[in-house]
Amino acid sequence: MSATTSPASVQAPASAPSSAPVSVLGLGMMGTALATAFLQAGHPVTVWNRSPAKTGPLVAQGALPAATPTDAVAASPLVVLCLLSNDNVDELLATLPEDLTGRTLVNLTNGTPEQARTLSARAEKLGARYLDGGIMAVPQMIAGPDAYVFYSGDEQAYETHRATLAALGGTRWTGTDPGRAALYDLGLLTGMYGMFAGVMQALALVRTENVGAEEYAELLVPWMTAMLGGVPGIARDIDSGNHLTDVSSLAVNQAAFPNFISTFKAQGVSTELFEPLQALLDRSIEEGYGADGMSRLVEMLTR
Ligand code: FVH
Repeated sequence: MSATTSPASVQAPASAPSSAPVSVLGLGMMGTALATAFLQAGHPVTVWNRSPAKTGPLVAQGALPAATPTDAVAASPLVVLCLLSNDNVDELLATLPEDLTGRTLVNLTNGTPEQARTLSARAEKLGARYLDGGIMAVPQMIAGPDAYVFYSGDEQAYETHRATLAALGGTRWTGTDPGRAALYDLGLLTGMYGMFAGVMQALALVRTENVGAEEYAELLVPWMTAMLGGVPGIARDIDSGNHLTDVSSLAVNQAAFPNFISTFKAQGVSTELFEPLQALLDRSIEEGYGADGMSRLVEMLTR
């Protein structure tokens, strides 16, 4: 199957020998989980970390320690990077030899689409192939059934190494623009942070009257799950441009919102997470969108 036929769809791993060597640079919580998964899938794994002590547990499982990033990159055609930030990746690339022909760099560090494009161009100049990735999992999920990684960049490199990368979880191709995986990654994380912001605010609110967080979570989770059921409808309205609603208008939401803000204030809960939402709802009314649904906010946010 061509990787371009179905952007971001799950792809079954092609069969490949698990003897393909992999180097993992960066052994924080995530990098350690990635290296462990490759080892458990049978790959020869070379590891490097800025603080060498972190290689210990992996070496005990059979990984080979590299003294320098250059040694780690020399050890395997497939090189996985998972550092704290892309500034760190940038610094690390500067220490590598100028000819990386035959290497594929897979950067799974969280970053921006623009950073991914810059790093891709830089890797290309060094003669390496570049894939950017967004990991949709916490370390404990790696190699499990719910973990997957978005990839973008050099499609041939992706096809060559997809079976090896499948040791980490599902592989989802997002396109040849190196920035696309970071865009998808940041999009999903945006949804997650928005969700957690609401959860934190709700638990802070009920806590002011001694309602236990665990007790209230039993109400919160099914409620939020039910509300998420409305997302496909909102998405349909965004794509069609038909924002009129018979569910819950912006006028109704805007009229109710001061109740939240004033209750937070009265109960001594910070309003800093929710005041921007009030401002956006107020603007939607000022601009004449009172009869529209939530989908209109997306259109407002992007102009
Ligand atoms: N942990 C998670 O749940 C998320 C899941 C989604 C993906 N993120 C991203 O993965 C990147 C690494 O995250 P992490 O959880 O492994 O982070 P740490 O445990 O803090 O490890 C950071 C590693 O980066 C190394 N490092 C930091 N600065 C430098 C530098 N200047 N040069 C070289 N390496 C550097 C650090 O080395 P050390 O402190 O052990 O010496 C760790 O190996 C990240 O982008 C997440 O957003 C994780």
